[in-house]
Amino acid sequence: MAARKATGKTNKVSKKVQDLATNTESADGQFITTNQGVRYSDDHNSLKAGDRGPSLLEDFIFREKMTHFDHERIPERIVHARGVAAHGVFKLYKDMSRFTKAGFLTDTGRETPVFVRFSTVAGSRGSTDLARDVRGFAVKFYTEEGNFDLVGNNMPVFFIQDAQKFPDFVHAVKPEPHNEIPQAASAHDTFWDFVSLNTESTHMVLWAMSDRAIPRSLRMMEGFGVHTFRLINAKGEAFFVKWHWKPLLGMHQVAWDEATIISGKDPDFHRRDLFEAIEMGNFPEWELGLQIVPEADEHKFPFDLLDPTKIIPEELVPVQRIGRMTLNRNPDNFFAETEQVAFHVAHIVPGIDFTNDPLMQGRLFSYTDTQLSRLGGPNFHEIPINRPIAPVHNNQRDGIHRMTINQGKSSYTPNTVGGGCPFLAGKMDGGFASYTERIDAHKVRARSKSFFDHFSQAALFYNSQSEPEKLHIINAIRFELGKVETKEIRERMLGVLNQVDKDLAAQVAYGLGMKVPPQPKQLNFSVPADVDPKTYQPLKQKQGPERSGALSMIANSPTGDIRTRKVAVLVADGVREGDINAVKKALAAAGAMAEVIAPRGVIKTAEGGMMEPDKTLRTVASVLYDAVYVPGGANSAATLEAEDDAVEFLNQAYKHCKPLALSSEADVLLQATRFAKDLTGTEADVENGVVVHSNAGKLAKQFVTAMGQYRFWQRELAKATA
Ligand code: HDD
Repeated sequence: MAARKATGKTNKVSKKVQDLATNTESADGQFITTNQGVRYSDDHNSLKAGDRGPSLLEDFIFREKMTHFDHERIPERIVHARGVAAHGVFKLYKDMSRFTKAGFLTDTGRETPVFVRFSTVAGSRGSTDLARDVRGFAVKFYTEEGNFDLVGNNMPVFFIQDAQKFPDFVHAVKPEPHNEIPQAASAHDTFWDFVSLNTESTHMVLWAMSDRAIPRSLRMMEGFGVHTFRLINAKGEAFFVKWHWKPLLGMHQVAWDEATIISGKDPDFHRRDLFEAIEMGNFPEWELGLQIVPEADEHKFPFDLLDPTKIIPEELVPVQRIGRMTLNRNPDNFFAETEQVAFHVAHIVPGIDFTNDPLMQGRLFSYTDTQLSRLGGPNFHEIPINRPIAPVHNNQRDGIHRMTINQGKSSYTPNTVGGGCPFLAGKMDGGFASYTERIDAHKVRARSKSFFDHFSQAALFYNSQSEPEKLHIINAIRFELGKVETKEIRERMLGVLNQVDKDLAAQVAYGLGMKVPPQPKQLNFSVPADVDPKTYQPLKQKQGPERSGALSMIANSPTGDIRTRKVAVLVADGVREGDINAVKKALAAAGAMAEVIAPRGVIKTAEGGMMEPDKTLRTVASVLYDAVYVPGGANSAATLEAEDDAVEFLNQAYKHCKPLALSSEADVLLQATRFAKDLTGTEADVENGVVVHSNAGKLAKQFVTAMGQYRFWQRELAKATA
């Protein structure tokens, strides 16, 4: 694993730890053996009394193989079951020792190995990648001072403020208990019942209904630590910090209709995309950003820094980009690494500390607890992927699946029989000491009133979206609430939305054929028991920016950068090979790639040669590509025009607002599409992302420029109903 490579670079890490972390096996050139190392000669037939007789119990080879197989699944994660991961490195740009003493944030000469697991939250392990859902973004930094896990999401806030509610929230969003429907979807009664009764969820609900929940690629989404953490410097001074990951490819989304089709065409779309990008050397990269707030400024914001349903708008505290993470290696074995990796918010290193965020405090308990049942016992830290590169020495012993063979007679402290080892590490030796925060309080089950504003930042988020993004949110909520069978839940939710934005509520209500209820209608279980939820008016604070530029994906997508995008080149017999080469060349120069797709597995080009396409129309669809190109060759276009799948390919690409380029020779195909009637034959078509040209070189050039805009969402706005 990457962790091992790094150990070679540091003297602090013992050879013994490197050896422990190895545990790899390759069967290349080896004989097959049982788990006891016994070679055997037949792995196709069980031992029988005669070749047509019954199997014999003494067949230890069969029994060993079958017993192992019968136990080869472990419980999937309660949440974030569906995931994919990669190895990489983190490199610091800037010494942050003014704020923290954590080595990986102060030593610009280090390369810290990382293992990153992305996930969806609600679905089972086998569910689709393209569910509308939050994405987990969990990073394990194997630092020289121990493992630091940044267990975040691709959204900077959460549905609840206190961990006490986490099991309720998860039960509500998971498939309903009586029939286990629906899989990997929040579009059902129990989710909306819960969030409409807990208005603290409103901000996060809007994020989850936005395009953030349907990323184009895991490589093209932001990450957030969500909670406010602390940084502690060598002098013992503390600073509040929010963690951000900023993707260098920008943020991109798919259309919702597209997401639903991808779920059928390729449920592994995101995992395949990540795997292939890394195999091709297109290493995904993010910059680590920090928002740092001095302790003295804790109460200067119109929201509580401890409230995980709030962001710190970047206009109030800018994000400093301090380093870069590059994912450069796929795991060798999905189960051993991706499935067995155990993240934990409580895995911190000296220089980082917690705050009293009540959601974070609950998480500090939950993650170890869940590993005990998922990974079977207390020694999961010894599984290779979980081992720190820093040496581990303590008096913990035994337990199920213990790997370490501890030597010596002492397993306690203090001791003399072991020479007092392992020694306690004082501050000068890099020992962790908790931040000595002063606490003077009554023991209560309560929520701070500073957590009561449930709508200001929901409104901030909505107001900060571009028009197409607002439309996507409206349509997403119409879709989700449209699937809610209980009218009272839909109505209650409209009441909640009305507190965020009147137009949003009205538009959703129109789509549902309902009326926005008069206020106040909703119950609110986000307030303490001594407040009557029926009469409670949530606090809405007016301070802070009206809009925040960082919240819109579209506003934060770099235009002109088409690196790693995938183009479908539709061809049939008679295609001009020269045109294909022209577009391939132009795309390669811009860092994008093309796949040639034909109705069947071999075609004849206009130049007379034979060509094997990369894919056939039977196995792919336009939803799997970022843009579509149709080269010249009148026969090719005529053949494609007669293929329903080819015409549909273009129709879908247009519907999903993708750039399209067609040779003028492909006009017959263009005329067969549904969108031909929307075209004007003028410059307006190019502005709308549809490029037609007779010259292959010019067509390719204009196409690459159009792709720089990613999507032409204005096509949807033109058709939107309100
Ligand atoms: Fe959690 C997994 C992120 C709240 C309890 N969580 C899990 C993973 C991520 C997050 C990324 C998957 C890790 C992996 O890839 O293996 N969780 C979050 C974020 C939260 C959050 C960003 C809010 C800010 N989680 C949260 C709470 C609790 C949990 C409040 C419980 C009190 N989370 C868990 C868990 C999981 C988990 C049940 C399931 C599998 C695991 O831990 O290892 O313990």
